[in-house]
Amino acid sequence: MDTLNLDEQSRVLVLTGAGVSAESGVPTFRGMNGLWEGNRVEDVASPTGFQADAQLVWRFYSLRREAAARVRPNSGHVALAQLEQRLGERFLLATQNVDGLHARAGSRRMLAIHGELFQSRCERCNVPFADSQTYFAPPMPRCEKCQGAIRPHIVWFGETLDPSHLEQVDAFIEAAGEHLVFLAVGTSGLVYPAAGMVDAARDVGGATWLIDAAPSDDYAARFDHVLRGKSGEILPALFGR
Ligand code: BJW
Ligand code: ZN
Repeated sequence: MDTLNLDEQSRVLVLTGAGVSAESGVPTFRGMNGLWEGNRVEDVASPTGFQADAQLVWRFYSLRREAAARVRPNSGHVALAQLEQRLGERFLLATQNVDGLHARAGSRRMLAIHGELFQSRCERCNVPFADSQTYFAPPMPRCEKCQGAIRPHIVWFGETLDPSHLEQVDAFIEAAGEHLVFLAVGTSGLVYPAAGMVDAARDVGGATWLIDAAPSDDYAARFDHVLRGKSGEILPALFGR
């Protein structure tokens, strides 16, 4: 296995995807063939899907809230939290996962760039709040202040990511320059802008690593190092102790 050498100058940016939570028992997106109960994921994870059938969308996210509450972080999440302990502000985690498992493992220098499963917000007021409730039966939740529809605090297809998240990632990459070590872990590299981070890392002269159980050739071709396998096994070995 290629070894990851970190020195006092190294700055580590990690992008994680659904594969990191697979060993905890959370299904990946493309692992479900992009389908959920016969619906295309784009239709239950999009603003148009929510307009068309809020109850269906809330059923999808309610089931996922229940499933995420039952699982636990795995050794991959723990290895990342331990690396953060070692590196302090020379570490940043950008996760596409909404399941909250990184935070439960102890990660703090973390941006949940696709939102958070255990938060909701009013479509009109827009202020996110903690919410672990499930909504299976009508009436669907409404805002007490303005009667707007309450929706999951998730970045759906066609919606923009929080600009401050992208700015923090860009600033980290710029500040690190050639000392940057970028790791993408358990992500198919199909969804943008996250899938473009590797190119930004390469552009400043950073080293790029992909850790994935079944990387696609197209995405893998954009990395210097590709480690094929389970993140729960590879990450603890890669970071040592
Ligand atoms: C293991 C493992 C183990 C398994 N160990 N590994 C540029 C070009 C083309 C299109 C676009 C573009 N820029 C923007 C777009 C549009 C769109 C997009 O990217 N579309 C593509 C599909 C082409 N992007 C957007 O709409 C984004 N918004 C945006 O850019 O706004 C501006 C804009 C809009 C429109 C046009 C242009 C600009 C928003 C994207 C939001 C994504 N949201 C979702 C769903 C909501 C979250 C939720 O409900 O949970 O987020 S999509 C879904 O995919 C989810 C995930 O976070 C995301 C990424 O998936 P991930 O994590 O990579 O999972 P998988 O399943 O794909 O892969 C798992 C991997 O793990 C696999 O590789 C396995 O091998 C591996 N694995 N077990 C290690 N044990
Ligand atoms: Zn409101």
